Amino acid sequence: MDNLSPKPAFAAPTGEKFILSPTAQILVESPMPELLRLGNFLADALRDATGYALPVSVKRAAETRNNISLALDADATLGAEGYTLNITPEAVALKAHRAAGLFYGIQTLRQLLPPATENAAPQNRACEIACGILRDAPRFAWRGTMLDVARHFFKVEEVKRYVDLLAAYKLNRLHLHLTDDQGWRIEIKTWDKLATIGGSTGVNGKNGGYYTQDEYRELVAYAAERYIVVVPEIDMPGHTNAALASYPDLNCSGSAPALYTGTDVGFSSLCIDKEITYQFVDDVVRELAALTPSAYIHIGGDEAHATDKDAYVRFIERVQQIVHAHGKQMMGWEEIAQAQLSPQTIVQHWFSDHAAQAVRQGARVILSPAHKAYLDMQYNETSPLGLHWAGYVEVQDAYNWDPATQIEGVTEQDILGVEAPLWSETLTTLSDIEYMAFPRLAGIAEIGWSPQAVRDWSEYRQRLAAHGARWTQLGINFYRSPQVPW
Ligand code: TNX
Repeated sequence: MDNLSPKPAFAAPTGEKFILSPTAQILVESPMPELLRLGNFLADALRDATGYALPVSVKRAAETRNNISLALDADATLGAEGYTLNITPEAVALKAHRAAGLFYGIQTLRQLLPPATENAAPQNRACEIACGILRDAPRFAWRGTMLDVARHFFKVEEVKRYVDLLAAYKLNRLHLHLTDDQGWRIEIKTWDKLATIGGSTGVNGKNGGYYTQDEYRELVAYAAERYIVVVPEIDMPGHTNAALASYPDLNCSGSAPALYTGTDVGFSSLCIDKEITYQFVDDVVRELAALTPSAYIHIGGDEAHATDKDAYVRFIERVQQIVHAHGKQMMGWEEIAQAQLSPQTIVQHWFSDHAAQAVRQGARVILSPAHKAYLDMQYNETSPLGLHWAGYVEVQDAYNWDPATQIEGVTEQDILGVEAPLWSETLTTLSDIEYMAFPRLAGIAEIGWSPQAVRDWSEYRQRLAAHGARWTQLGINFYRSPQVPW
């Protein structure tokens, strides 16, 4: 129980053990489909680990002994994502007010099993779970990571595997950076060349590709089953060379630039004063909104160095109206705070002091400070992957900060949560993604979930070492930082 990550808000271990027996059952409190699905999700994880049958059924009176039970509870004190886990030598009882809370309780339960159970090969041996009471709920509503599938494209199967890892650390947002100068990665039916031309290549000519709308829907659904909201980003007005190369009409000059496979930023811009630009934005946002069950559409807005400042502001304000017209809430990188924002717009801090400007407008903020939360920064001078424009980010740097004291003028109430972006200029494989994300992403997940008062680096580094053993079982290519006693 001492090795859980994110660290629970409250945990009282008793020192006893619950032994999962070969005849144990998973009992759900009612035949509600979501409960049965969660019961089966837990059963699948434990079956792999134990080789036991672990049938899932609706509970009848007084048969909890030796079993694991899942129940929804009227008590809303722990919110929609909180849960209570009561483990005694007789039984395991997981309760939550909402299904998401049960899902997070299941993730905790999985971490209470020995690391060897992460290995899919059945163990067929006594499986012990530490006893105690846990009452747990997140600090922030938004606990995310961003994956750049534009610089190098990653396939649905690769992203799904990443989603599984995010869910294990109770993250609930996957922001997908779907477009950039080097690639357009989502099929748009009204502008089909965006994907077929704009998606045909990537940095250094590698990892071209795009998601068809069906593939994208499948990914969104897979994430939703793990209580992860996919937040799509179409970056504009800058970072648009792939779109400009696909359609000459989108360019002020009327002629299309070549596809781009380098890694410079800040050189491209949509043509702000052409009406077709807004037809394009409207079509793209409409199709994307239809693929997006959640509230958010991210419109980028970063590093628009090739766009005149007044034109930039006009553009963002008009795009905000388009996003609203399609029933969605706009998000953007912090530069959008220079425009007049509606109070429901969400601003993502990464580098500058625009976040305070956003807060003064009544907008809420997500914190992704580059020198702490950027998963694409190198760990140190010798890291084989990554960049270092924001500095080197060791495991301790990524963990040891408090969102509430990060930016002057931005306090706890202004902050919706945290997000760790992974830009992919130097990454081409899932193994590369894993190396940059682990261990740092576990630290960001804990910043998002655990109360500041229970977090301490010298204790965390010990706890993290135990997760290294799990990652080894899972075959994750993680960075064995010298700061952690693996
Ligand atoms: C800055 S962060 C960018 C990205 C790059 C990243 C590399 C941000 C909003 N823009 O275009 O990929 O640095 O670290």
